[in-house]
Amino acid sequence: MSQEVEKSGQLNVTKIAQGGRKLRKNWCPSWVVLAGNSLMFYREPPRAAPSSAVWGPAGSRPESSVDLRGAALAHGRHLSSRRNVLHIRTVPGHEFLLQSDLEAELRAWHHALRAVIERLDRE
Ligand code: I3S
Repeated sequence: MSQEVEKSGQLNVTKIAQGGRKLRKNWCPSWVVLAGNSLMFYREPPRAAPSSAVWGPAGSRPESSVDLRGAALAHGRHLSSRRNVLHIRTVPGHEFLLQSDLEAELRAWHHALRAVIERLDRE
């Protein structure tokens, strides 16, 4: 893949809807990569130097991946008792919550995701 990585890092993630159908929460730590028009979720962070392994563990595929084209991004505080929560809803109706105990980190994810979604809206 040649798409530039906008951001990657460790977050707590739970999917809350699949195709518009509500799911039971299951918070899990995940290595999250934002690149191109996709947000990808890996079970584990990369083991090699971050610069050479931004896509996740060598040779691995993401556990799941969503297309951010047309996605809606919002604070998720009304959807969780956890602090620093973001809510993403994709066009096909898949919904995720992203959470970090580090407020600055979650804010950086918010800015990066908003920039990518706005760029995709203009394309
Ligand atoms: O939005 P909810 O349903 O209050 O979310 C909590 C529950 O999903 C809970 O699971 P069980 O209902 O299976 O026990 C989770 O353990 C909690 O983490 C969920 O709430 P938070 O506020 O952490 O998103």
